[in-house]
Amino acid sequence: MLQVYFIAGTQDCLHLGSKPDENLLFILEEALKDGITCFQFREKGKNCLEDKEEIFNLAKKAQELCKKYDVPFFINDDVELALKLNATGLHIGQDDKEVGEVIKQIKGKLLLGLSTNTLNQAIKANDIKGIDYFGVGPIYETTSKSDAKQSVGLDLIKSIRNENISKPLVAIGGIEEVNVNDILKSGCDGVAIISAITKSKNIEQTVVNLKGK
Ligand code: TZP
Ligand code: MG
Repeated sequence: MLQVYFIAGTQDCLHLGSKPDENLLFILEEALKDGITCFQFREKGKNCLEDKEEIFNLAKKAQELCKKYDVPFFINDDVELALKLNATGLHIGQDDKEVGEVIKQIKGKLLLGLSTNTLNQAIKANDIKGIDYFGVGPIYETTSKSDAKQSVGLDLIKSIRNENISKPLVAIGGIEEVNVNDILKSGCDGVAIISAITKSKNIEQTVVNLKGK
């Protein structure tokens, strides 16, 4: 599921034109056709949608597309939205709601991913049964998240693996077709990307390349 984990919201697709919803759904369907293995709906940051109903309606359409291609559908941050849609899963960060609280709230109905940016965070969360995978990063600098933490390089993935942390890991942040092979060799199970796909001129080829050699 983590091999090519595409993340996007309308704010990431504005270069495609003036219809944010259509832009996102268009890119998502292309990426689904071309073989992404997971999708996370992340409506967040500058120029994202604000209206709850609009966000719900768009998330629902994105989920229907994911169902059509049999690809897991995750929601970023918003526990209520993920439960309401009966999504495959929810992804949260270190600065979101406390993870124990979230696990209680989702009652085993959703898979759960947690972002980690330090070895200690991963060690601390490794024993928490309700967490299904870790996002690790930002590996490199990213232009897709204005409040991104300091980039950690591949060393963090390697040190997490050296600690015998067994949860699946997906690397994130600044990942491109040209650096993906090094990243995959470092011990992660896959790559999570925004701009490598949203800005791609050939999504089909990009998805193939992101699967690595
Ligand atoms: N979390 C850490 S980096 C990042 C998120 C959501 C953005 C990744 O975007 P890109 O364009 O693949 O660098
Ligand atoms: Mg978050």
